[in-house]
Amino acid sequence: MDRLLVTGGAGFIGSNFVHHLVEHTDVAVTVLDKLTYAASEASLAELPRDRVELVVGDVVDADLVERLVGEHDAVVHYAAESHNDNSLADPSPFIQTNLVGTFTLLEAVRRAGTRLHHVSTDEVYGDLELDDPERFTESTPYNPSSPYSASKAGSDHLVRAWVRSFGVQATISNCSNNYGPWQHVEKFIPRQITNIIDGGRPKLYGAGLNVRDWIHADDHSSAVWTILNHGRIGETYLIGADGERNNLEVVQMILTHFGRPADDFDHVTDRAGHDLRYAIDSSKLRDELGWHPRFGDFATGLARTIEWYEKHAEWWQPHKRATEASYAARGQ
Ligand code: NAD
Ligand code: TDX
Repeated sequence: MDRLLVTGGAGFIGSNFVHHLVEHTDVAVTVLDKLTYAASEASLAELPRDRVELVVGDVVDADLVERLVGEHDAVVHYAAESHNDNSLADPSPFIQTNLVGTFTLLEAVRRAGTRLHHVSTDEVYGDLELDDPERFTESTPYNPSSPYSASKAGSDHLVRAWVRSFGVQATISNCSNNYGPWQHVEKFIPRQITNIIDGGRPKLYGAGLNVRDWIHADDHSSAVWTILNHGRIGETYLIGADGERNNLEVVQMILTHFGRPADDFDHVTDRAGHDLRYAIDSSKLRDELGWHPRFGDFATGLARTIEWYEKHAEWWQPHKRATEASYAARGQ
Protein backbone atom coordinates (compact mmCIF):
# COMPACT_ATOMS: atom_id res chain seq x y z
CA MET A 1 0.00 0.00 0.00
CA ASP A 2 1.77 3.17 -1.21
CA ARG A 3 -0.96 5.77 -1.62
CA LEU A 4 -3.82 6.25 0.82
CA LEU A 5 -6.89 8.47 0.47
CA VAL A 6 -8.20 9.71 3.84
CA THR A 7 -11.62 11.38 3.75
CA GLY A 8 -12.27 13.83 6.59
CA GLY A 9 -8.53 13.95 7.25
CA ALA A 10 -8.65 17.56 8.43
CA GLY A 11 -11.02 16.71 11.30
CA PHE A 12 -10.20 15.69 14.86
CA ILE A 13 -9.68 11.94 14.40
CA GLY A 14 -8.85 11.90 10.68
CA SER A 15 -5.95 14.32 11.20
CA ASN A 16 -4.70 12.18 14.07
CA PHE A 17 -4.66 9.22 11.68
CA VAL A 18 -2.72 11.23 9.08
CA HIS A 19 -0.13 12.06 11.77
CA HIS A 20 0.01 8.35 12.64
CA LEU A 21 0.67 7.48 8.99
CA VAL A 22 3.46 10.03 8.64
CA GLU A 23 5.13 8.93 11.88
CA HIS A 24 4.77 5.16 11.59
CA THR A 25 4.55 4.30 7.85
CA ASP A 26 5.94 5.26 4.45
CA VAL A 27 2.62 5.79 2.67
CA ALA A 28 1.79 8.98 0.79
CA VAL A 29 -1.51 10.48 1.94
CA THR A 30 -4.17 12.47 0.15
CA VAL A 31 -6.75 14.09 2.40
CA LEU A 32 -10.18 14.76 0.88
CA ASP A 33 -11.96 17.22 3.14
CA LYS A 34 -14.74 19.76 2.62
CA LEU A 35 -13.27 21.94 5.39
CA THR A 36 -16.54 22.37 7.25
CA TYR A 37 -16.70 24.31 10.53
CA ALA A 38 -15.27 21.15 12.23
CA ALA A 39 -12.12 20.95 10.12
CA SER A 40 -8.75 22.42 10.95
CA GLU A 41 -6.04 22.90 8.35
CA ALA A 42 -3.75 23.79 11.25
CA SER A 43 -3.90 20.17 12.42
CA LEU A 44 -2.06 19.18 9.20
CA ALA A 45 0.14 22.25 8.82
CA GLU A 46 3.35 20.80 10.27
CA LEU A 47 3.28 17.62 8.20
CA PRO A 48 5.70 17.28 5.26
CA ARG A 49 4.15 18.40 1.96
CA ASP A 50 5.81 15.59 0.05
CA ARG A 51 3.87 13.11 2.20
CA VAL A 52 0.47 14.77 2.66
CA GLU A 53 -1.68 16.56 0.09
CA LEU A 54 -4.96 18.27 0.94
CA VAL A 55 -7.75 18.25 -1.67
CA VAL A 56 -10.62 20.49 -0.64
CA GLY A 57 -13.83 18.88 -1.83
CA ASP A 58 -17.04 17.12 -0.94
CA VAL A 59 -17.34 13.35 -0.49
CA VAL A 60 -20.72 13.52 -2.28
CA ASP A 61 -19.00 14.88 -5.43
CA ALA A 62 -19.03 11.65 -7.48
CA ASP A 63 -16.65 12.82 -10.22
CA LEU A 64 -14.04 14.05 -7.77
CA VAL A 65 -14.35 10.94 -5.58
CA GLU A 66 -14.09 8.63 -8.59
CA ARG A 67 -10.92 10.38 -9.80
CA LEU A 68 -9.27 10.33 -6.37
CA VAL A 69 -10.20 6.72 -5.64
CA GLY A 70 -8.65 5.74 -8.98
CA GLU A 71 -5.35 7.32 -7.95
CA HIS A 72 -5.03 5.48 -4.61
CA ASP A 73 -4.45 1.95 -3.30
CA ALA A 74 -6.88 2.21 -0.37
CA VAL A 75 -9.37 4.59 1.24
CA VAL A 76 -10.01 5.26 4.92
CA HIS A 77 -13.35 7.01 5.32
CA TYR A 78 -13.62 9.42 8.27
CA ALA A 79 -15.59 12.27 6.63
CA ALA A 80 -18.82 12.84 8.52
CA GLU A 81 -20.96 15.29 10.36
CA SER A 82 -20.10 14.12 13.86
CA HIS A 83 -21.95 16.03 16.59
CA ASN A 84 -25.17 14.65 18.07
CA ASP A 85 -26.45 18.04 19.27
CA ASN A 86 -26.07 19.50 15.76
CA SER A 87 -27.99 16.55 14.33
CA LEU A 88 -30.90 17.40 16.63
CA ALA A 89 -30.86 21.05 15.51
CA ASP A 90 -30.59 20.21 11.76
CA PRO A 91 -30.33 16.60 10.56
CA SER A 92 -30.03 17.48 6.86
CA PRO A 93 -26.19 17.63 6.46
CA PHE A 94 -25.93 14.35 8.39
CA ILE A 95 -28.04 12.59 5.78
CA GLN A 96 -26.07 14.15 2.93
CA THR A 97 -22.55 13.55 4.15
CA ASN A 98 -22.92 10.41 6.25
CA LEU A 99 -25.31 8.50 3.99
CA VAL A 100 -25.00 9.97 0.48
CA GLY A 101 -21.26 10.53 1.00
CA THR A 102 -20.68 6.90 2.00
CA PHE A 103 -22.82 5.73 -0.93
CA THR A 104 -20.76 7.89 -3.33
CA LEU A 105 -17.52 6.43 -2.01
CA LEU A 106 -18.84 2.88 -2.17
CA GLU A 107 -19.79 3.27 -5.82
CA ALA A 108 -16.29 4.58 -6.60
CA VAL A 109 -14.43 1.78 -4.78
CA ARG A 110 -16.78 -0.76 -6.35
CA ARG A 111 -15.87 0.41 -9.85
CA ALA A 112 -12.15 0.66 -9.10
CA GLY A 113 -11.85 -2.46 -6.92
CA THR A 114 -10.15 -0.40 -4.20
CA ARG A 115 -9.78 -1.45 -0.55
CA LEU A 116 -11.95 0.60 1.85
CA HIS A 117 -11.98 0.99 5.62
CA HIS A 118 -15.14 2.63 6.98
CA VAL A 119 -14.83 4.44 10.32
CA SER A 120 -17.95 4.30 12.46
CA THR A 121 -19.15 4.67 16.02
CA ASP A 122 -20.43 2.57 18.92
CA GLU A 123 -23.53 4.79 18.96
CA VAL A 124 -25.06 2.63 16.23
CA TYR A 125 -25.89 0.10 18.98
CA GLY A 126 -28.03 2.53 21.02
CA ASP A 127 -27.38 2.55 24.76
CA LEU A 128 -26.97 0.21 27.75
CA GLU A 129 -28.40 0.29 31.26
CA LEU A 130 -25.89 1.44 33.89
CA ASP A 131 -25.89 -2.00 35.55
CA ASP A 132 -25.93 -4.09 32.35
CA PRO A 133 -23.12 -6.67 32.72
CA GLU A 134 -22.86 -6.98 28.89
CA ARG A 135 -20.93 -4.52 26.74
CA PHE A 136 -21.33 -3.87 22.99
CA THR A 137 -19.85 -6.56 20.75
CA GLU A 138 -19.78 -7.02 16.96
CA SER A 139 -23.06 -8.99 17.22
CA THR A 140 -25.05 -6.42 19.25
CA PRO A 141 -28.20 -5.45 17.26
CA TYR A 142 -28.28 -1.96 15.77
CA ASN A 143 -30.57 0.46 17.65
CA PRO A 144 -29.48 4.07 16.99
CA SER A 145 -31.11 6.93 18.91
CA SER A 146 -30.19 10.24 17.24
CA PRO A 147 -30.19 11.49 13.64
CA TYR A 148 -26.36 11.32 13.82
CA SER A 149 -26.19 7.74 15.04
CA ALA A 150 -28.97 6.67 12.64
CA SER A 151 -27.03 8.16 9.73
CA LYS A 152 -23.87 6.31 10.83
CA ALA A 153 -25.85 3.08 11.27
CA GLY A 154 -27.24 3.52 7.75
CA SER A 155 -23.73 4.07 6.39
CA ASP A 156 -22.55 0.83 8.05
CA HIS A 157 -25.45 -1.06 6.47
CA LEU A 158 -24.55 0.36 3.05
CA VAL A 159 -20.95 -0.84 3.44
CA ARG A 160 -22.11 -4.35 4.45
CA ALA A 161 -24.52 -4.51 1.51
CA TRP A 162 -21.82 -3.40 -0.96
CA VAL A 163 -19.49 -6.10 0.43
CA ARG A 164 -22.10 -8.82 0.09
CA SER A 165 -23.78 -7.75 -3.14
CA PHE A 166 -20.82 -6.39 -5.09
CA GLY A 167 -17.77 -7.96 -3.43
CA VAL A 168 -16.40 -4.59 -2.28
CA GLN A 169 -13.17 -5.08 -0.25
CA ALA A 170 -14.22 -3.28 2.92
CA THR A 171 -13.85 -3.47 6.69
CA ILE A 172 -15.74 -1.47 9.34
CA SER A 173 -14.75 -0.29 12.80
CA ASN A 174 -17.04 1.06 15.52
CA CYS A 175 -15.12 3.05 18.11
CA SER A 176 -16.09 4.55 21.45
CA ASN A 177 -15.75 8.24 22.48
CA ASN A 178 -12.42 9.78 21.48
CA TYR A 179 -10.50 12.48 23.32
CA GLY A 180 -7.18 14.21 22.66
CA PRO A 181 -5.74 17.32 20.96
CA TRP A 182 -7.47 19.12 18.07
CA GLN A 183 -11.02 18.15 19.14
CA HIS A 184 -13.58 20.88 18.41
CA VAL A 185 -14.76 22.89 21.45
CA GLU A 186 -18.36 21.78 20.80
CA LYS A 187 -17.50 18.31 22.18
CA PHE A 188 -17.80 17.44 25.89
CA ILE A 189 -14.18 17.31 27.12
CA PRO A 190 -12.80 20.32 25.17
CA ARG A 191 -15.92 22.33 26.04
CA GLN A 192 -15.41 21.85 29.77
CA ILE A 193 -11.63 22.46 29.66
CA THR A 194 -12.03 25.67 27.65
CA ASN A 195 -14.95 26.89 29.76
CA ILE A 196 -12.67 26.75 32.79
CA ILE A 197 -9.71 28.37 31.00
CA ASP A 198 -12.11 31.13 29.87
CA GLY A 199 -13.19 31.75 33.47
CA GLY A 200 -16.55 29.98 33.18
CA ARG A 201 -17.97 26.74 34.56
CA PRO A 202 -18.40 23.23 33.07
CA LYS A 203 -21.92 22.45 31.79
CA LEU A 204 -23.32 19.03 32.58
CA TYR A 205 -26.36 17.71 30.73
CA GLY A 206 -28.94 16.44 33.21
CA ALA A 207 -27.57 14.73 36.31
CA GLY A 208 -24.25 13.84 34.64
CA LEU A 209 -24.70 10.11 35.22
CA ASN A 210 -24.45 9.16 31.53
CA VAL A 211 -21.44 6.93 30.90
CA ARG A 212 -19.04 7.20 27.96
CA ASP A 213 -16.17 4.77 27.20
CA TRP A 214 -13.18 7.05 26.55
CA ILE A 215 -10.29 6.22 24.21
CA HIS A 216 -7.37 8.44 23.21
CA ALA A 217 -7.45 9.35 19.49
CA ASP A 218 -3.89 7.98 19.10
CA ASP A 219 -5.18 4.54 20.09
CA HIS A 220 -8.07 4.82 17.61
CA SER A 221 -5.56 5.57 14.85
CA SER A 222 -3.30 2.60 15.65
CA ALA A 223 -6.39 0.37 15.67
CA VAL A 224 -7.58 1.59 12.25
CA TRP A 225 -4.11 1.04 10.77
CA THR A 226 -4.07 -2.49 12.24
CA ILE A 227 -7.49 -3.30 10.74
CA LEU A 228 -6.60 -1.81 7.36
CA ASN A 229 -3.56 -4.07 7.15
CA HIS A 230 -4.66 -7.23 8.92
CA GLY A 231 -8.47 -7.13 9.19
CA ARG A 232 -10.54 -9.73 7.36
CA ILE A 233 -12.58 -8.32 4.45
CA GLY A 234 -16.25 -7.93 5.30
CA GLU A 235 -15.59 -7.97 9.04
CA THR A 236 -16.45 -5.42 11.70
CA TYR A 237 -14.11 -4.65 14.63
CA LEU A 238 -15.08 -2.75 17.78
CA ILE A 239 -12.42 -0.37 19.11
CA GLY A 240 -12.31 0.56 22.80
CA ALA A 241 -9.87 1.01 25.68
CA ASP A 242 -11.95 0.05 28.76
CA GLY A 243 -12.37 3.73 29.65
CA GLU A 244 -15.88 3.89 31.14
CA ARG A 245 -16.56 7.04 33.23
CA ASN A 246 -19.70 8.99 33.90
CA ASN A 247 -19.78 12.62 32.78
CA LEU A 248 -19.84 13.94 36.36
CA GLU A 249 -16.60 12.06 37.15
CA VAL A 250 -14.91 13.50 34.05
CA VAL A 251 -15.98 17.07 34.91
CA GLN A 252 -14.68 16.61 38.45
CA MET A 253 -11.33 15.28 37.17
CA ILE A 254 -11.00 18.41 35.00
CA LEU A 255 -12.01 20.69 37.90
CA THR A 256 -9.45 18.97 40.18
CA HIS A 257 -6.72 19.49 37.55
CA PHE A 258 -7.39 23.25 37.71
CA GLY A 259 -7.59 23.27 41.53
CA ARG A 260 -11.27 24.18 41.46
CA PRO A 261 -13.95 22.83 43.87
CA ALA A 262 -15.68 19.59 42.82
CA ASP A 263 -19.11 21.28 42.68
CA ASP A 264 -17.99 24.25 40.54
CA PHE A 265 -20.17 23.35 37.52
CA ASP A 266 -23.72 24.00 36.19
CA HIS A 267 -26.41 21.45 35.42
CA VAL A 268 -27.99 22.44 32.08
CA THR A 269 -30.87 21.21 29.91
CA ASP A 270 -30.41 17.55 29.03
CA ARG A 271 -29.94 16.37 25.42
CA ALA A 272 -33.15 15.04 23.80
CA GLY A 273 -32.99 11.24 23.59
CA HIS A 274 -29.66 11.28 25.50
CA ASP A 275 -28.04 7.81 25.37
CA LEU A 276 -27.37 6.54 28.89
CA ARG A 277 -24.28 4.38 28.55
CA TYR A 278 -21.84 3.14 25.91
CA ALA A 279 -19.35 0.36 26.65
CA ILE A 280 -17.14 -1.55 24.21
CA ASP A 281 -15.85 -5.11 24.35
CA SER A 282 -12.86 -4.97 21.98
CA SER A 283 -11.76 -8.60 22.50
CA LYS A 284 -12.09 -9.47 18.79
CA LEU A 285 -9.65 -6.76 17.73
CA ARG A 286 -7.23 -7.62 20.55
CA ASP A 287 -7.38 -11.41 20.21
CA GLU A 288 -7.50 -11.69 16.39
CA LEU A 289 -5.27 -8.79 15.37
CA GLY A 290 -3.14 -8.31 18.50
CA TRP A 291 -4.00 -4.61 18.97
CA HIS A 292 -3.65 -2.95 22.39
CA PRO A 293 -4.26 0.64 23.48
CA ARG A 294 -1.21 2.63 24.58
CA PHE A 295 -3.13 5.09 26.77
CA GLY A 296 -4.33 2.57 29.34
CA ASP A 297 -4.69 5.32 31.92
CA PHE A 298 -7.45 7.84 31.16
CA ALA A 299 -6.25 10.24 33.89
CA THR A 300 -2.84 10.64 32.24
CA GLY A 301 -4.31 11.07 28.76
CA LEU A 302 -6.79 13.63 30.09
CA ALA A 303 -4.07 15.62 31.88
CA ARG A 304 -2.00 15.79 28.65
CA THR A 305 -5.10 16.87 26.73
CA ILE A 306 -5.83 19.66 29.23
CA GLU A 307 -2.23 20.87 28.92
CA TRP A 308 -2.57 20.88 25.11
CA TYR A 309 -5.68 23.12 25.28
CA GLU A 310 -3.89 25.43 27.72
CA LYS A 311 -1.05 25.85 25.18
CA HIS A 312 -3.25 26.17 22.07
CA ALA A 313 -5.76 28.89 23.01
CA GLU A 314 -5.04 30.69 19.72
CA TRP A 315 -6.43 27.62 17.89
CA TRP A 316 -9.68 27.10 19.79
CA GLN A 317 -10.46 30.64 20.96
CA PRO A 318 -11.86 31.82 17.55
CA HIS A 319 -14.52 29.05 17.68
CA LYS A 320 -15.43 29.34 21.34
CA ARG A 321 -17.79 32.32 21.34
CA ALA A 322 -20.04 31.10 18.50
CA THR A 323 -20.14 27.58 19.93
CA GLU A 324 -21.18 28.81 23.38
CA ALA A 325 -23.76 31.16 21.84
CA SER A 326 -25.50 28.27 20.10
CA TYR A 327 -25.44 26.19 23.29
CA ALA A 328 -26.83 29.11 25.28
CA ALA A 329 -29.69 29.51 22.78
CA ARG A 330 -30.70 25.91 23.59
CA GLY A 331 -30.40 26.37 27.36
CA GLN A 332 -27.21 24.28 27.40
P1 NAD B 1 -14.96 15.93 13.03
O1 NAD B 1 -16.31 16.57 12.98
O2 NAD B 1 -13.92 16.49 13.93
O3 NAD B 1 -14.31 15.89 11.57
C1 NAD B 1 -15.05 15.53 10.44
C2 NAD B 1 -14.26 15.97 9.20
O4 NAD B 1 -15.02 15.57 8.04
C3 NAD B 1 -14.05 17.48 9.11
O5 NAD B 1 -12.72 17.77 8.75
C4 NAD B 1 -15.01 17.91 8.01
O6 NAD B 1 -14.59 19.06 7.29
C5 NAD B 1 -15.04 16.68 7.14
N1 NAD B 1 -16.28 16.62 6.34
C6 NAD B 1 -17.55 16.80 6.78
N2 NAD B 1 -18.41 16.70 5.75
C7 NAD B 1 -17.66 16.43 4.65
C8 NAD B 1 -17.99 16.19 3.30
N3 NAD B 1 -19.27 16.24 2.86
N4 NAD B 1 -16.99 15.93 2.43
C9 NAD B 1 -15.69 15.88 2.85
N5 NAD B 1 -15.33 16.12 4.12
C10 NAD B 1 -16.31 16.37 5.01
O7 NAD B 1 -15.24 14.42 13.36
P2 NAD B 1 -14.38 13.36 14.19
O8 NAD B 1 -14.76 13.43 15.60
O9 NAD B 1 -12.98 13.50 13.79
O10 NAD B 1 -14.98 11.99 13.60
C11 NAD B 1 -14.41 11.41 12.42
C12 NAD B 1 -15.10 10.10 12.12
O11 NAD B 1 -14.96 9.23 13.24
C13 NAD B 1 -16.60 10.23 11.87
O12 NAD B 1 -16.96 9.34 10.85
C14 NAD B 1 -17.23 9.82 13.19
O13 NAD B 1 -18.51 9.28 13.00
C15 NAD B 1 -16.25 8.77 13.65
N6 NAD B 1 -16.19 8.56 15.11
C16 NAD B 1 -15.98 9.62 15.94
C17 NAD B 1 -15.87 9.40 17.33
C18 NAD B 1 -15.61 10.53 18.30
O14 NAD B 1 -15.58 10.30 19.50
N7 NAD B 1 -15.41 11.76 17.85
C19 NAD B 1 -15.99 8.09 17.82
C20 NAD B 1 -16.22 7.03 16.93
C21 NAD B 1 -16.29 7.28 15.57
O1 TDX C 1 -21.59 20.37 27.30
C1 TDX C 1 -21.81 19.16 27.32
N1 TDX C 1 -22.23 18.59 28.49
C2 TDX C 1 -22.48 17.25 28.60
O2 TDX C 1 -22.85 16.79 29.70
C3 TDX C 1 -21.65 18.31 26.16
C4 TDX C 1 -21.19 18.91 24.85
C5 TDX C 1 -21.91 16.97 26.28
N2 TDX C 1 -22.31 16.45 27.47
C6 TDX C 1 -22.52 14.99 27.58
C7 TDX C 1 -23.30 14.32 26.50
C8 TDX C 1 -22.67 12.94 26.44
O3 TDX C 1 -23.23 12.12 27.45
O4 TDX C 1 -21.19 14.43 27.50
C9 TDX C 1 -21.20 13.19 26.79
C10 TDX C 1 -20.31 13.28 25.57
O5 TDX C 1 -20.90 14.20 24.67
P1 TDX C 1 -20.29 14.50 23.21
O6 TDX C 1 -18.88 14.99 23.34
O7 TDX C 1 -21.25 15.34 22.48
O8 TDX C 1 -20.17 13.02 22.60
P2 TDX C 1 -21.25 11.88 22.26
O9 TDX C 1 -22.59 12.45 22.02
O10 TDX C 1 -21.10 10.80 23.29
O11 TDX C 1 -20.67 11.38 20.84
C11 TDX C 1 -19.25 11.25 20.63
O12 TDX C 1 -18.84 9.91 20.68
C12 TDX C 1 -19.28 9.06 19.64
C13 TDX C 1 -18.84 11.86 19.29
O13 TDX C 1 -19.27 13.22 19.22
C14 TDX C 1 -19.42 11.08 18.15
O14 TDX C 1 -18.95 11.59 16.90
C15 TDX C 1 -18.96 9.63 18.28
O15 TDX C 1 -19.59 8.86 17.27
